[in-house]
Amino acid sequence: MSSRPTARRTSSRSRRMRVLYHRDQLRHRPRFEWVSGKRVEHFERSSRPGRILTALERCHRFEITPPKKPLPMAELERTHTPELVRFLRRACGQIREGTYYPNVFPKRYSLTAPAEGLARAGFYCLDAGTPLTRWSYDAARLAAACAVEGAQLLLDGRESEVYALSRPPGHHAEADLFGGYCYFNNAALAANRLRAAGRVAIVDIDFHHGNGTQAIFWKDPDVLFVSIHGRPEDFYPYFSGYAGETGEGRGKGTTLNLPMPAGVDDAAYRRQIERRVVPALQAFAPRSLIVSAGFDTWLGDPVGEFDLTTPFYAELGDRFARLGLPTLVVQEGGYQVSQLGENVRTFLEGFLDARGDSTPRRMK
Ligand code: SP5
Ligand code: ZN
Repeated sequence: MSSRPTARRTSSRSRRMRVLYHRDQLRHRPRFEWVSGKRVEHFERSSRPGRILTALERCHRFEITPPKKPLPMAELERTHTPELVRFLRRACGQIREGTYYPNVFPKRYSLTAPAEGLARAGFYCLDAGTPLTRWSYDAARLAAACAVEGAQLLLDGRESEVYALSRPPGHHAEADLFGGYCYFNNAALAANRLRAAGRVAIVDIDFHHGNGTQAIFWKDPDVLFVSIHGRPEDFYPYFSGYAGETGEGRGKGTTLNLPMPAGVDDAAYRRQIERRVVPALQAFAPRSLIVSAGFDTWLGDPVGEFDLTTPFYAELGDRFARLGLPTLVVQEGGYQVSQLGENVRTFLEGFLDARGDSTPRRMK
């Protein structure tokens, strides 16, 4: 008999995943937005994380902890301009109560702006549906901290998969713009941390095009950005996500957009994953993977218009897990609150089950 102790075998059903989340992310409460001239309750509700947590806690495979440290300013400013970061911090700090909606959006050729005050918001913002409250900056910075600490756990070789319950979401935020319910780009911040170890691939499965992530890595040959989304002729963000957008300069070819019409079902989505997404990821041969995971592709989502079913998310999680890469899953959209927890849990369990007993490659 071998004198070595038997390696502890974890059955695939008991493989666990680290989850990063801070309860103060709930303090950002955007309240209302406008749809076709009507005021509706804001889709990016603060009840979203609670639904996700409840679903994850029920199955005992997730270890949920808050990020250990606030995200350093310098880290935010590696991905975003100091002007945007400073604006959001100061603007939110001056709101005592209520919700501020930018409504004047100067064209970028405007050369003068008020030095102070909330009216400047339009200069840094993409749309009128992404309001500022007293707590938006703090919550967004915590959401970013979840993603960046998740990246660091992969880098340190302590985990081979992590889920960042980042809320508010991030993929619409550009270097110098907030919008689309997003303030800081959680996935991009994580990618900029992970790149220390080599090329990073980001696959964006939110219903909407991740214009922010695309713009941040547009000329970057070391970060691949692949996105499947509702065609921008019909859906937000309208001004990006077209198939012809493939990057520029040394980053030419490291952006891949796969716009799809409303009504896409599991079979059509699966075909795009197998024929386009997986081959692109494999050809790039990254050192790590980030999944910008939105669940507004679900058939009952009030914002997105794809028709994916809940069981299909297990298949998607399985497919990404089998790429065998250290992986950070970052929460993006998903607005049918009553089903959001199940959809997230199904995706993450599908991922964990595919990792099985084998020890996937850690970064160290
Ligand atoms: C992170 C994310 O998913 N952001 C999405 C931002 C979308 N904002 C525009 C929403 C327009 C809502 N239209 C509702 C159509 C009703 N079917
Ligand atoms: Zn979305």
